[in-house]
Formats: sequence, structure tokens, C-alpha cells
Amino acid sequence: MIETIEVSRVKRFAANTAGRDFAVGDIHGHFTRLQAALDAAGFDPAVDRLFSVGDLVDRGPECRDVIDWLAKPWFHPVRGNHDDYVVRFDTCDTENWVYNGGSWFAGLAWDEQREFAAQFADLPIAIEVETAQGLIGIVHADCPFPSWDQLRAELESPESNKRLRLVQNSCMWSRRRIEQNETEGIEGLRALVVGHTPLRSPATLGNVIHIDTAGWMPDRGYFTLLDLDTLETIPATRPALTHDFD
Ligand SMILES: [Mn+2]
Repeated sequence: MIETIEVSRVKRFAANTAGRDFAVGDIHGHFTRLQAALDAAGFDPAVDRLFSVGDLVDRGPECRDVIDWLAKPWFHPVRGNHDDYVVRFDTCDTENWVYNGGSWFAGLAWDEQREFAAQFADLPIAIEVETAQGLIGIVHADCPFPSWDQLRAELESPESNKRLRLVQNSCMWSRRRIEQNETEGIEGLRALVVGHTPLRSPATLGNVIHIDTAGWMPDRGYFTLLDLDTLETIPATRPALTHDFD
């Protein structure tokens, strides 16, 4: 029997008619701080949903808690570059991973490592969420094409595994747009929401909204929750913090 693995690289969500939808930046094993941000926003797990730009683990102290969070029916992450290390744990550059905060994984038992990898393999590369004002796209780092339809097609029907790997890696790793201050935006979306690059405050380039305000950096960053209906953030402005990270 030939085993086939059905992987959904793009996940679509219908509009939330009962509650609010939020997106949050990189979490990196700081789920207690994330919960505090949700509490401050009055997040209601009965009706609200939280979409995550990924990078759920590495660096922070609560990486193992991710399994509990993945079980929450209202929590919907895409796959970040750190999450992809977990998926490829037996073949990836472990030295580089540990250097970037991945030592927690080495401390897991083999069967636990397998379980983490299996669950992370289910994380989509891209999420799309319908809202009253139009479609919102979510990837970890960037959409490497001028149109969302093209990204969807490349992820759902790749012409080769090599091409798919390139596209996925751009989605998870690229800082080109923010570094080059590109404002062309993405066709076919109301907004694209990304993380990956820590910023002092959220930044909007064209219709691309960068929301990683380094909630995982104690005293230097904070979690921004982006309301996908209003595109307003909670908090609305950068709070007073112990240190500035630049
Ligand atoms: Mn990242």
C-alpha cells in the first residue's frame, strides 16, 4: 500500500460572525505573556479566534506548552521558520537551530520529538480569513509574489518539490519587503499580515501589515493584537517598556 500524506498548505476560514478575529506576531515560547495580552483585549475563547503568524517556539521558556495551545479550537497558526525546524528536526542544521534558541527541543525524548514534528507538519504555510471588508492573508514572513492567487496556486499545485521549497522558504524567511521598504502590496487581498521581523511598532507597507512587536523579548517588546475586521491594534500605541531594543 502506498501511503499518501495530505498536506493543506493553505487554510481558509469563513468570516467570524459570532465574535472577533485577531492576529498576533511571533510568540517564541512566551504563552503566559500571550495570554496576558489576550486577557487585556477581553479575548473571549467561546467566540473569538486568534490567528498567529507562527514562530511558536524557540528562545522562550514555555516551548513545550505549544502542544496545549495547538489543541485550542480557536488558535490558528501558520508555520514560521522556527516551526519548520521542528518539522525537519531529523535533517535540519541543528547547530544553527540551537544557536537560534532551539536547545529546548534537544531535551525532549525521541517519541516527544516525533510528536512535536507530526503536529507542526500540519501547520499551513498560509492562512486566508474572510472578513466583511475583504480577504485577509497571513504568512510568517512574506508573500513572494505580487498576487495572492499566485501564491495560493504555487502552494497548492507546485510544479516541482524544488520550486515548492523555494516558495515556502520565502514565505517563512524573507525580509526583503520590510528591508527594502516595498510598498506595492499584494493584489487580491484586503491586507496581508506578517511577522518575523521585530519592530518597535506595527508597520504598514502598501496593504502588508507587519505586526511583530517582539512580545517574546522581556522588557523590550510587547504583543500586538491586530483586529482583522477593523485593522486596529491592541494596544493602539507602543506601551512604556523597561528598555528600548534599538
Ligand atoms: Mn521568524
